[in-house]
Amino acid sequence: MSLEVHLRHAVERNELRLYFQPQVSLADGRVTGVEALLRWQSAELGMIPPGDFIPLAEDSGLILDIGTWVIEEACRQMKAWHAKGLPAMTVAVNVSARQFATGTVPAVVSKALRDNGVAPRWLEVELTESVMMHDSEHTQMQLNELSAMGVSISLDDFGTGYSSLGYLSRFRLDKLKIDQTFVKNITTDPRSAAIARATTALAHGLNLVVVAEGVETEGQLAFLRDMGCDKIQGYLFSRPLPVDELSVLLLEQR
Ligand code: G
Ligand code: G
Ligand code: NA
Ligand code: MN
Repeated sequence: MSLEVHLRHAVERNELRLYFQPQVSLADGRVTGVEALLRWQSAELGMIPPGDFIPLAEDSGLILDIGTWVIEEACRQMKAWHAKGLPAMTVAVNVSARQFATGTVPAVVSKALRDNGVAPRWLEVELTESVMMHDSEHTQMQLNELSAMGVSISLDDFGTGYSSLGYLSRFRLDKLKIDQTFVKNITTDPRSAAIARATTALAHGLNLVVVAEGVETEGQLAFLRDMGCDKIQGYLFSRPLPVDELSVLLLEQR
């Protein structure tokens, strides 16, 4: 059986999981949110890395059902955390260009929030520059709709794709994520440092919250703090965690 056939059954067999990677505010060191990242634990094939199955899901169109599941599952999780008395925090979900192409993202989001009694401000939609490039007006309308609902919008992997500053003025964004390729070299490569610094200034000028991704060392952290970055995400603080481990971490900081 091909990987695609297996993947087709992954949703119905309940083999997909969301892991959650904390985002930490540099102002007070607290976890203010998490990014949901898909994992596939296949009964037959074992753990398949997202780098292997997400491109396949994109190409086959399976990402539509999977993407809907991700949004619903994130909202179910928020409801469960709330019931446990855990502090509220934002959950960011990755939404792909193909999902936006359907035009149904606001409806899917709105239903998932409503079904689980979650206030829109706790959900964040994360998209890449390629999403904005692809059928730009259609996407823009959906982002405006999400924004009007109270959902926040985060621009992922900034500077790695087809960056156009025009997107930053046309699209309603709340957050910008500095890509890990810049963070990786920030203490050793003056160019990466300059790009990260300029990106932060640009984002702050537009009233966007700045998150640095892939922070792995204390040196990177010190540099980012000095630069005025608002939040960090990366192995230095935590890997993406299964839900039980994340709950333990959140209970500790309560
Ligand atoms: O999770 P890392 O944990 O290995 O993820 C690898 C890649 O998969 C990243 O580019 C990430 O953006 C993407 N990814 C992870 N979860 C999702 C998801 O729920 N939807 C989409 N579209 N991409 C995801
Ligand atoms: O494409 P996106 O930015 O959504 O994906 C984030 C990816 O980065 C995921 O695969 C996640 O597991 C990975 N990641 C998160 N923190 C770190 C880190 O500190 N170092 C590295 N190398 N990867 C990370
Ligand atoms: Na992301
Ligand atoms: Mn990213």
